[in-house]
Amino acid sequence: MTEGDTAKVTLEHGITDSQLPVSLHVHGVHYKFDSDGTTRALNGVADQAAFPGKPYTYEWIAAPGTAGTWPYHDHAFGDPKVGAEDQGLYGTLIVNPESGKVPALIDGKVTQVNLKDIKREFILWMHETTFWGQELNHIVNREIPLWTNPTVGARQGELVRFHVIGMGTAFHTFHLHGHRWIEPGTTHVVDTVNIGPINRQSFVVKAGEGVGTGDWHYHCHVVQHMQSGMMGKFRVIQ
Ligand SMILES: [Cu+2]
Repeated sequence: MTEGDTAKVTLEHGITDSQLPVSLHVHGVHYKFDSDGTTRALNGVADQAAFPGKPYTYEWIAAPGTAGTWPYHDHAFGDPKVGAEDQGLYGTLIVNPESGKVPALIDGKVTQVNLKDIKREFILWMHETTFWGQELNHIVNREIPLWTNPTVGARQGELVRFHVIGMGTAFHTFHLHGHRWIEPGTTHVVDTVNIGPINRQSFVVKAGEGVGTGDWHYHCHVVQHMQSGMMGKFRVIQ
């Protein structure tokens, strides 16, 4: 979405081996109470959820000021109060700023880049001791699932936007080798970011800037998580 947009999102119950409701609770954007995605057990009013054969429609309003990368997740399935994030029922909502520009550190300078000049975006969810990846490729206009601890790739000099989000209960420290970025809302140059549950950070890098091609590792810096395999590669080619 882009700031100023309103979206209607219809959720269909497609879980064949269960009659339990499933819902969408979104963070960051605005909505009326009936789009909260909670159950009567939690909100005391109504089940804002899809049942088998009975879809449910939510309205999300990307009001001015809601630009950002936000999680949405189930709040009903399995546990009517908590939902089933832990079973993978979550995803990503990106609200782009109305200006069409995002801050970036390019050639050592803090600047603004046009979103239309960014051809690849990588969403990396940090869940317990695993990264779950997805690529938004604007060259072929496709969303590409990358599954666990993926190798993500770009050509040297391309602008790449990362979205790192926490899910589950663990606290992480995301680190990417060879690249630095601007901490959102500041002019601080960083190469690590702490990510707790539902914390997120989006940033833009120029692939291989100052370091060239190669396999640049990204990983969680919590040693137990790293030892459990929580790492992947940012492969920069010519
Ligand atoms: Cu971690």
